[in-house]
Amino acid sequence: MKSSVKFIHTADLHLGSRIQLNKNFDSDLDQNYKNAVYNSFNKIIEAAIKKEVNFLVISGDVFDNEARSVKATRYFKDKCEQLKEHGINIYIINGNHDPYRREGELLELPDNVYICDTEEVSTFEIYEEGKLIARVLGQSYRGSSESRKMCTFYTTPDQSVYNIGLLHTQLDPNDSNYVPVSTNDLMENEHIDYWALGHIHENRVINDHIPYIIYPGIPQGRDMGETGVGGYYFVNLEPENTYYKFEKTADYIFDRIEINLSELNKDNLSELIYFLKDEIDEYYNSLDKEVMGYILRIVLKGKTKLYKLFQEQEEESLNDIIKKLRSHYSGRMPSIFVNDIINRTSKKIQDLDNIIAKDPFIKELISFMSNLKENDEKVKEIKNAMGDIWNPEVDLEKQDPKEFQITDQLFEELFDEAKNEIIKEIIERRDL
Ligand SMILES: [Mn+2]
Repeated sequence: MKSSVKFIHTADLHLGSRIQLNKNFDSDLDQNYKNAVYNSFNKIIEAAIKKEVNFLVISGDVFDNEARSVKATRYFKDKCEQLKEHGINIYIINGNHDPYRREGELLELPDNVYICDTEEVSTFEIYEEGKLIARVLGQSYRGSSESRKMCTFYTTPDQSVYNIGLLHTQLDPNDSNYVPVSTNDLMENEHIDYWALGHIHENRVINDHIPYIIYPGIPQGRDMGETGVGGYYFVNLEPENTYYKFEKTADYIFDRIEINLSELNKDNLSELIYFLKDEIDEYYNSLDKEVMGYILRIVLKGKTKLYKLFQEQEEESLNDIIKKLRSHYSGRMPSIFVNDIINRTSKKIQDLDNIIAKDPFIKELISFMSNLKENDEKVKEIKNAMGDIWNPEVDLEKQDPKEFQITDQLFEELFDEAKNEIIKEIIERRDL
């Protein structure tokens, strides 16, 4: 019978980077934002000690930057030394953000840190009281992209113990930048019991039985592209009682809330701000109070009488609302910070239901557009026709803030906005 093995699986620490907000960091309070990425790693270290794990694995991107940051390296070294005092080893692969450095790391790391090789698969044997209890396998990135299909060479001498494979990958067989492998490739490798993946910054369980395939995600999200709760996986592999548990580490959570203005019948900013406060209060009451704070993107939707104001003075209006909301919600625990507001409202057309009922053309148009949205081929055509500024590749590493990623959600929003514009134009021009 295999020995049980208990470990923590984390990835994508991105030490040296920090939370990005739509404002300057100034007050003392902002120190918390600056430290959040480090804090999340500290929580992992504390958990490893408290849970008395056999070891810790980090599946790439310990550091945010190939050049490394001195502060980040010092922090990492100190934390590794803390684990050493408790007899806990750390096994690491280098990812695309922190590829292998020929010169070595900036600071000499303690001898409980094992970094996998770039040229072949490294295999580390884990012993507990003189007995082999597991193996950790991994291979590091040579540079900021990696086209080798590494998982093929993850082979072990036997299956007498649990074998854990570390891999930093996009898990896309057609992606040549971040290890082109498919879920099936991993499933078919009979040597590995647990695939400890890294690279995708969102926690995902791809396969929930042997071979387990799991992404822990980033321990602390840093911008609106990294919404959701950050954390790590605590894993216990045991013949009769295997379990894995996602544990939260993020001090701050980026979130996006949609607020529909259709119900708001007033057309002034004061009323809008009252309305938003009510909606945000309701959201706030539902939050996990153990988190230090929430950073929000508010998306305004629906048909509104404020449409004209937004058309004429969108930036000024939104800035005014943001300022009011920020001061209203300051000083709370957990904190709430309105990072930005996106306006996706459309014009309120009086009596639209009535117009649709009476007008077979508009009725037909609405049904045509709804069908169009459901047709994958047509959606693809529309996306192509949208032009180059829309980067169809959702490659997290190459995101340019001046380009737009067409996520399904954004496509849906733009599509609805276009539909509303067309209907509005037709109605106005016919003077219905
Ligand atoms: Mn990463």
